[in-house]
Amino acid sequence: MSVAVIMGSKSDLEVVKGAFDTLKEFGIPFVGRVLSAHRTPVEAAEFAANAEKNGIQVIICAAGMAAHLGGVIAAHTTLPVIGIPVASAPFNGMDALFSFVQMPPGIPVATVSAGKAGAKNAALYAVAMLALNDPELAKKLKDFRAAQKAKVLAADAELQEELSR
Ligand code: RP5
Repeated sequence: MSVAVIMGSKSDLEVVKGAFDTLKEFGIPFVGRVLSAHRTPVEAAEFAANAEKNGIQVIICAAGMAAHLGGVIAAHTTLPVIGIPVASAPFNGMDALFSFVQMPPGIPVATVSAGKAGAKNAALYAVAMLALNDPELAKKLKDFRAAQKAKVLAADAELQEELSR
């Protein structure tokens, strides 16, 4: 397993599954877990402490509300940790965003966009890290960017065509 994707609750899955999809698209082996910084603190800490020796290279954490998951995981490992803030009522994700992004100096959590965009970007960021030592994966990532660019250029060409009618 090279990537671990942890969510604070199964209720985060709808947001997180985009990360699974993207990791699958790139052929990255991953493990998905529900572990909570507050409800299963011992298990979360143990998972993080053992992650490196279990072959994990990057850990993605998604959580909502007082989202301490990324920070707690990062506190127990030197592996890179990426945080996805999940939106929930009544603060619509601002609470989770601040919890993830305002890590004290010394224990970084690389926070991506909130919600589904963040799940996709967290996986892409993990791919970019793994690609540093994997030329084949680096090529896949460049191909992904090229395909994405082609899609936008095609959409622009289509718009120009519609506007010229
Ligand atoms: C957080 O609290 C979870 O990550 C989730 O986003 C939020 C609510 O959890 P549930 O009450 O849905 O289990 O720890």
